[in-house]
Amino acid sequence: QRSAAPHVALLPGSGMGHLTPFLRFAVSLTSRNIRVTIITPHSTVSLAESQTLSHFFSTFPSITQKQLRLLPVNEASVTLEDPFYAQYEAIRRSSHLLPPLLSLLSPPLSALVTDMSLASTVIPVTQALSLPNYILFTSSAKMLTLFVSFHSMVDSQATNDSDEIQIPGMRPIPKSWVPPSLLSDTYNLLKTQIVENGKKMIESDGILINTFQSIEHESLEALNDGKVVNGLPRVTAIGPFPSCDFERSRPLAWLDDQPEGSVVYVSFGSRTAMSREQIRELGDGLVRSGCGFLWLVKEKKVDWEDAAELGEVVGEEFIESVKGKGLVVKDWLNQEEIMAHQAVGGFLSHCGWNSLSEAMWHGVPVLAWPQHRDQKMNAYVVERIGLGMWAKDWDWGGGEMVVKGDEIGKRVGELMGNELHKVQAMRIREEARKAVGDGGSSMKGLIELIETWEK
Ligand code: BUP
Repeated sequence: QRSAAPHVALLPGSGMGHLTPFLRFAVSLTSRNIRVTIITPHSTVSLAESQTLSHFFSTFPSITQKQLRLLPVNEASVTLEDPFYAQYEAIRRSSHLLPPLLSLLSPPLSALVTDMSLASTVIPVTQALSLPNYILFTSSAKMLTLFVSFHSMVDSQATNDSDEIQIPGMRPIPKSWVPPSLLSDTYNLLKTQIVENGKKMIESDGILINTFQSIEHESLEALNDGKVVNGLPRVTAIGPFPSCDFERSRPLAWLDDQPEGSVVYVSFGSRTAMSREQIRELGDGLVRSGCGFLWLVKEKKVDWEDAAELGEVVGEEFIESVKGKGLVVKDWLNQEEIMAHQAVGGFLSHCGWNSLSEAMWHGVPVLAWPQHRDQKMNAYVVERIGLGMWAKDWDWGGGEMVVKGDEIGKRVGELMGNELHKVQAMRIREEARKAVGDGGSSMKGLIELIETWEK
């Protein structure tokens, strides 16, 4: 017997880029009178995740936390490949712990919402419990078209000699936009996970996505018309998720002293390891651009491994020489606060989808330099909607090519001087706010979803 207010459980994926949208979604559900339980895999991969979770649950005591204590994965072949993908493997191996955990939740659940990277692990569990399962896709709809169709091309298009990939119902895309590990002849964690999860998603009860109609209607229509995958459940755009109060904050007095729109913010997200050689060229480029900059430097994929002193990474002389003009940091910043700051006029970004959503929300133009995974698909969206420009001739992160400082400086200068992008970014900001406001397309999608759970 269900009580009046639906009770929904959320199971996020690993890494801040997957956790953040789940937490923002949880807050928006709670504000609409939905009871929310978040199942948090334990331990988390990064410190950022564990600190954010403890801050979140102390800020929102009405949201329940249930820990899923993961069985360890000991094989080096798995853990060394990528700790964030290895976490999905650990959750898969611990999935027998889910049925008792879910069945004991009270009041009984109306639905379980799961990260896309857990579809093949969780859907069999929810089917056995006759519990509706929804997938929250934390990237762009453009990426979703690849994610759900890749399994059908893995043994043909992905391995043939053509330079293009034909996603059904979409214009062909260059193969170079697809992460190299998906095109590899052998299976790796990312390739296995995308194939298995993309295939299984057809059996979910619905796919929710952190995007909005006016920027991605083409992909959303193709997905919902059955052109990409016949029989795919409904894809409902409910984004962009606005930020919430729980996010950890460190006020940046330095920004307050900078002229309006003069600073370029530089960050490659929470899980990009950049070589020291590339870091030094980037520093050189930022100086050459002649713009003020706020640069978040990361050298390692997982934050607790990133132990080297800032001066050692970028050079003590560099820090001294840019004083007043640029600020270089290594610790976690509240990115939302930075995007919202009047001094920030551009964003050199790896194109993690949350970072782009935040840029859209605040109307900040983007220079796209995708590094890994879904980021070229997301960079396509940046360029297509006129949010900014994409440095297409720069390699994926970690590739052989090191992008030189003069090239970086030139492109950053172009970004910061481009008036058209500024105007368009402000238009997108308005569209984003309209989408989640009363009567907006994403708000309608959310209300319909909640009504389904209330039945
Ligand atoms: Br780093 C960093 N502060 O210092 P993405 C990140 N963030 O608030 P990613 C901070 O983490 P995936 C910091 O605002 C965004 O919400 C940022 O997610 C926040 O990229 C989130 O942009 C990062 O999606 O994850 O971390 O590469 O590739 O999984 O999307």
